Amino acid sequence: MALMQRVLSGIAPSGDFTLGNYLGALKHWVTFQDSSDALYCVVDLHALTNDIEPAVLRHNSLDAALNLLAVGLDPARCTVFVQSHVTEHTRLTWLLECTATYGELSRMTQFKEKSVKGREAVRAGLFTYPALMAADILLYDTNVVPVGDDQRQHLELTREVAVRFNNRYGDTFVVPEAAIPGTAARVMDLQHPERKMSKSVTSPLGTVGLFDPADEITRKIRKAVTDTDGEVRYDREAKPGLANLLELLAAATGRNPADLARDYTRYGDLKNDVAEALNELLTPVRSRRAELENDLPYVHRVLAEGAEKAHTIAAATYTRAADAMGLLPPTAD
Ligand code: AQP
Repeated sequence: MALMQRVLSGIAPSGDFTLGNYLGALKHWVTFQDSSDALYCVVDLHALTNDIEPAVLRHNSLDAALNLLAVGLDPARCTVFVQSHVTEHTRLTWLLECTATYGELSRMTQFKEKSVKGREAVRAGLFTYPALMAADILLYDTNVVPVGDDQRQHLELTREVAVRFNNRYGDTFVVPEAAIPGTAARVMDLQHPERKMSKSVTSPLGTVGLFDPADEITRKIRKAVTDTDGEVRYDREAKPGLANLLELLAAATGRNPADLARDYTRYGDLKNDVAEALNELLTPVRSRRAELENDLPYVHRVLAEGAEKAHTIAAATYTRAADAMGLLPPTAD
């Protein structure tokens, strides 16, 4: 019998989860639990690439774990853990920083965008973050990484680093594939449809929080920026705001955005249906979250067991990589 594919993905506790996180990633993580040996982590070390209050990071990390369980990750069917609880993530990162090149890290669009206000002051970790992400993935012999479209370039780098390492030091890492959804792979800000909806960018009307109350979601969708020509059609280039709304409805209903466009003649009707579909999708997530808040010891237990399972896999891969590079093992046989 063929072994199940291994799936891994992570989310940074850098702010409140958004609809983009949910439709681009989390919703698919839930699906992968049934067909794969799946591991999902709260990547708290990634949140340190920007300045964040220690108390906020601690709070967000537990909050993120609650959210992951609330969206439907089931510890009986997947492994949920916090990245910093498995020390091999940072240990392998160094080996990969010594495999990746300065040139390729410099070409990462996310670094360029996030350091636009000046390279001198940004944290070095923001620059080397893709090596940490590569370590997150490669530690688990991952076959498939479900992510949103914004992570495409980092995934490609992970693949290149894995191949280079394997060529230089012998077959060590599984080379992973990205799984990027066909619809809503890049949910855009409702007020600025030219940029992605993001949890760490302040855009109160443009960002839909995963746990926004229903009337708040409806209000934001009604106020979403569209255009003035009044024609409902799916065209990401010419009509980015409208295309975003059609993609939201498509992702929530399992339909195709271009087909959906043919059902509407008025923007207002489309917006009402988008709001209704999103609220239907998110109501169960909100109620599961409320239940979990009353059982924090359970959440801590899930994380402790998850870290133990993850560590068993990660330790073996780290040792293989360290050995391959020629690091002297701590104990001689
Ligand atoms: N707008 C989005 N549309 C679709 N997918 C998205 N993702 C993020 N934003 C969108 C996907 O969510 C997963 C977790 O994201 P992350 O925590 O790794 O952070 P990120 O990709 O850098 O996204 P954020 O939410 O904008 O976080 P900050 O503000 O910290 O940079 C990933 O699979 C991502 O693709």
